[in-house]
Amino acid sequence: MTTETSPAFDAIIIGAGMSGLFQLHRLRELGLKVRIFEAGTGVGGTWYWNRYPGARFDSESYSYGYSFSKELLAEWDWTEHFSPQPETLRYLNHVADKFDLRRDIQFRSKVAAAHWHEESRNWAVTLEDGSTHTARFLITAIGPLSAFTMPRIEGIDSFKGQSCHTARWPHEPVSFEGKRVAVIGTGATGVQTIQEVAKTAKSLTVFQRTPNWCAPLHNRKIEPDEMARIRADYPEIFRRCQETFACFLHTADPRGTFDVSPEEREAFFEKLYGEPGFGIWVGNFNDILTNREANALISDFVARKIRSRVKDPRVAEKLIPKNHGFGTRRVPLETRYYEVYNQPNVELVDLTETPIERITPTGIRTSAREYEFDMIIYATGFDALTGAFDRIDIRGVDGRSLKEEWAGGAETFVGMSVQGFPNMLMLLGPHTALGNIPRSIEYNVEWVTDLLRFMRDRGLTRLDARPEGVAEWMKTVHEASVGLLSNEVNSWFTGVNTNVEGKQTRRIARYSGSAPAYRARCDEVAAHQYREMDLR
Ligand code: NA7
Repeated sequence: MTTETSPAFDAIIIGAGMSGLFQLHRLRELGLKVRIFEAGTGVGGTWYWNRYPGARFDSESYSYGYSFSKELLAEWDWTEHFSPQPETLRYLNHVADKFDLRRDIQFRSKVAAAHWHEESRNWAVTLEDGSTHTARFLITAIGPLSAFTMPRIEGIDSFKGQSCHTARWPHEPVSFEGKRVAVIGTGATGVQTIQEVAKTAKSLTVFQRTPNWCAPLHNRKIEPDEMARIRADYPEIFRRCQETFACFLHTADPRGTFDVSPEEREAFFEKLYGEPGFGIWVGNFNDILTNREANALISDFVARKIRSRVKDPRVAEKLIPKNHGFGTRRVPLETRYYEVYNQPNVELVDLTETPIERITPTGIRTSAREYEFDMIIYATGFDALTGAFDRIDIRGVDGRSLKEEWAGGAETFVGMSVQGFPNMLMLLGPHTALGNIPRSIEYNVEWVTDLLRFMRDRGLTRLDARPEGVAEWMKTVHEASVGLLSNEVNSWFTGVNTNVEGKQTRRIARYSGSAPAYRARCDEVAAHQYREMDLR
């Protein structure tokens, strides 16, 4: 027996980043009453928080923006092929203004808990200030890489200088001039930060635990006439993104590494190394991420590039990954990153040789020596995919805790629904197609919108995943990862974060199949009128 009461909102969306903004727009078009709760003081999500120096796209700007509005495409000019964070944040503010989104967004409102109430078929969402708001549907738009993690190093709070995680960079400008700066972490974020800080810091000391295989970004300005050509080409750009494996403009070469002669292979690698963007990673021979010998060849090619760019051979060797192959972790794209290590003001500390013992009031102590710094930058990454969920007390039927249910790994239906958590829908939840993220966001939002329209039109008020649907989708997720060399490597791809309790071992943490296959499966669910879900 249910006693449905009217909630304050038809839907509450958590987060005003790229997915939350577009979802709000679409649900308003459906005539729903929607509220976004956003922890920050402005819109933008990832692009609001990650203001660190050098933050920018690794996707081509014009393949990253929203595609849903012709008017928006017609009026927005990107100024660089890989736009910097301030431009993207301006873009998202422009979107919020254009579609008048702010009136339904409550800022400075961090969600602490969301509890399902079966009797009323409502979610009760509690903010950190203690206020509670009800909604029929709960839509999480909290991002796969938003819960930042500080390293677990003794003495971290004792440092008297300036210190900051890259994902919580201050809003006011930070100068490095005359400063002794430390950067801990050499992932995609660390690489972007390091190449920028090195330009002006008195000294920069990079603390590297694991080197990554980086490749050149080859960014450049977009002149107005080029932007006009890009604009005319938008239909083709987005069509291409729909067809490629990971929604990038780049797509794997149909050939295998050993289908060509060694000379042809070298020439192809050379061509990709000279081209902008992720081509060398996702537009390479079709077997570099699955065939060990093929992977060794591209790894050797990039290692030779690193050796040719770094003058001191001992430093070059430290920058070359030894325990994982090219592309088995996220490939950071760089602009003169390796040349930074030729500068007299830059030093690389290899933490596998001399681990950090503690942070001191004046700097960092490794097993070898004490360093003094004015500033420590933590580029130490995120509790990826499920971390943002774990930080909210989400409870479904019978008070079941999502964090506890997912302790052994997330289980979802097409990455958007969790059995036992009725009327909760996830945008970019675990097991959705990632890659060029806004393309997946737009797909997820349209799918969720269609589902809510379907329910509204039929007077349905409760949805849930079915156990057999979840089991089938998890089988698909597991099968999609078979044979990937990345399965053998610790990274956020495999759910490992040494700074998070319970996330020390590798698991199938994400959907690694193709985006077209993902969409085909979700389209099928919709075409079957969601019979694979439990709708009442
Ligand atoms: P990543 O890719 O997770 O990188 C985090 C870096 O921080 C990585 O080099 C880590 O070394 C290092 N790290 C983390 N904890 C420590 C400790 N305790 N000591 C020393 N070094 C540490 O995060 P990013 O922010 O760079 O990128 C995340 C994604 O955001 C990226 O894929 C983009 O798509 C956007 P490790 O490799 O674990 O040895």
